[in-house]
Amino acid sequence: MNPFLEISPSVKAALSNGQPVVALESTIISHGMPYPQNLETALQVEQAVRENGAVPATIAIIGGKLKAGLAEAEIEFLGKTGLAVTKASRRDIPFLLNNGKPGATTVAATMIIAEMTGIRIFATGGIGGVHRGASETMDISADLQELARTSVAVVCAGAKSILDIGLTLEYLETHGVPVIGYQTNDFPAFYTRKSGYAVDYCLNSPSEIAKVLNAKWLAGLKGGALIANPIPEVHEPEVVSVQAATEVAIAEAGRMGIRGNEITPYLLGKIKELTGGESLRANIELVLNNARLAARLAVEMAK
Ligand code: PSU
Ligand code: MN
Repeated sequence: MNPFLEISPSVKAALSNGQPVVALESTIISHGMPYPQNLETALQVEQAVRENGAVPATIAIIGGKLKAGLAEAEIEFLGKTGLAVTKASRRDIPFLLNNGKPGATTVAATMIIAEMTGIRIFATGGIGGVHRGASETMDISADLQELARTSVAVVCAGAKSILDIGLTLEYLETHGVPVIGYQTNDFPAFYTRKSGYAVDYCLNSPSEIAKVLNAKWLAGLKGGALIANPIPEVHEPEVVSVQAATEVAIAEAGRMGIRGNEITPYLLGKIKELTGGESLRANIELVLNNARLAARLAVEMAK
């Protein structure tokens, strides 16, 4: 048993009874959305997982422990403390285990802790990817390497156009990560249902996705899979305003010399400001939509 892993009672009970569990990340809470919407959304997402038949396991690092399943007070702490919580990816984990400071786990770190816990399905908003201009900056999210090595399926709404979506998909292909479109042939771009880039495979139901994931892992193929679930049409924001805001935000980040792991939260905040909150509303809806699909998929996997 991993001495750092602390599984909540409800998650532990579900796993030992073979019931479906869905992992949820916490960078989106502390760094991805402002308070109080971050807290409200985190609780609504857990509820959406429950309503669709699975047990939620929000993941974070607290008090020197890798926590799978948080109490409401812990989620509230992550939401209120916001940017003062360390954004924790794979490289940060050992430091937080030693210094006891809180960490909000990225997709990469959440996948690691989910796998340790025995959780195979994980819902988030958008994944990190290859940033635009990466041929110069080499800024490629650790999320992509994690998808290559860690056996957890991540349900997301695609990747934001703050990234180079074409290069992100190339990178995933190189590393053998299957990209599955849920009822779509077009890889979604987070706020928008289409990016113009094709997914590898389109599957139309949670049971078909579950069969493919089971085949992959039963055959001994390690590593993750990406399930791309487009934002519902009714919640898609006006495309032009989001695209314009994205371009302005990227230019501003460049001028201000923002680098490393601060870029993604900076761009998210700036786009929200420039779209008058429209991007935040869309963000909340797409995360809920992903939580519902992930729960239905976890139910199929548990059969
Ligand atoms: N993309 C989003 N919203 C997010 C993130 C990415 O649209 O909240 C967060 C996720 O936690 C993801 C992390 O794992 O940012 C990626 O950060 P970086 O690009 O520094 O690897
Ligand atoms: Mn980065």
